[in-house]
Amino acid sequence: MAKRVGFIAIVGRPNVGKSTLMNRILGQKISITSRRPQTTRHCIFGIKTTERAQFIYLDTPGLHKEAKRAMNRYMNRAASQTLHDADVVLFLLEGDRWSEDDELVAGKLRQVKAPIVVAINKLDKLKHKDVLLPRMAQLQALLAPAEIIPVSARTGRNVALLEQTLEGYLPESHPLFPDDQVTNRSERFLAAEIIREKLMRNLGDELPFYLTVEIEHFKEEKGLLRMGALIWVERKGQKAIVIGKRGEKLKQIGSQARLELETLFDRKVFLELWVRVKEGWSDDVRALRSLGYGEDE
Ligand SMILES: Nc1nc2c(ncn2[C@@H]2O[C@H](COP(=O)(O)OP(=O)(O)OP(=O)(O)O)[C@@H](O)[C@H]2O)c(=O)[nH]1
Ligand SMILES: [Mg+2]
Repeated sequence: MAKRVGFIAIVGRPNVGKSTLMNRILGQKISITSRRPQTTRHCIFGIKTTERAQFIYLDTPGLHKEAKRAMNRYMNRAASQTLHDADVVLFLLEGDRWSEDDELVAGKLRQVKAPIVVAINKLDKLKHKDVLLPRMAQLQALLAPAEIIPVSARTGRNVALLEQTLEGYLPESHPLFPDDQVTNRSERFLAAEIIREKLMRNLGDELPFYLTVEIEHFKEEKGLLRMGALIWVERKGQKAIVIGKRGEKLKQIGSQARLELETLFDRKVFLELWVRVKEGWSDDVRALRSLGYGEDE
């Protein structure tokens, strides 16, 4: 049966709440989130099928101007590519902040043919609501978007209205995915991301930008999932920080990850983590590719 079916690219600068919003819409956690910018590194589909529609959301890495390393360029490229395939682009920003990175996103959107819906996120923490009207006027002048809707991904405020609005911009077609599929990503990918999220949330400063997670083994064994993951860092000193005094840090990260993996896979998980050093991997195109940051993503 034909429904409204299409791709919705969620774009915006790092940390505006793209992944939180997608998870809120899906009603489950598919994409990792953290207080730090540049949490999402890959495009991830979040698929929601209702009676009338199939929404294929694309959560993207935050677009950013300061792209010094090959990793940053990979992230920007991955996000930019979605703009051309989307049926509608959802531009996310914060009401009380407009930065160079927002400007960069707006610049890219001026060249996009698909309709643009703007969502002004984090409405719940906006102290002075009077910033909203001027912000909306600015966006109207800049992009002439189809709609502008203030929302809160955290509380869910106006999110149903946003979904309803987006539905109106999807073309009629046959569904592209089975009703119960929620993402295009493998279990291994989701597992690596959950481990990376725990690393991001437990390690301070810049360190999270210089690490990545690679699943070494992943196998089902008598109702148990056995997983081993390599945590790649760039320097010996970073390895020591990830491991922590007497291995405490790594143990804490491992146990947080295991709990969440058990919920996600609904099985007991046996998780082993190793920290390895690969110098300069995040600025090395070949190393990036071998660690899953490939051109064809
Ligand atoms: N108060 C409030 N915080 C929010 C809201 N949405 C997201 N956040 C917080 O903002 C931070 C960033 O959220 P993410 O969803 O990781 O942001 P993102 O846009 O995906 O970031 P990148 O992946 O780095 O581009 C997290 O600490 C979220 O909890 C919201 O509606 N209200
Ligand atoms: Mg994100």
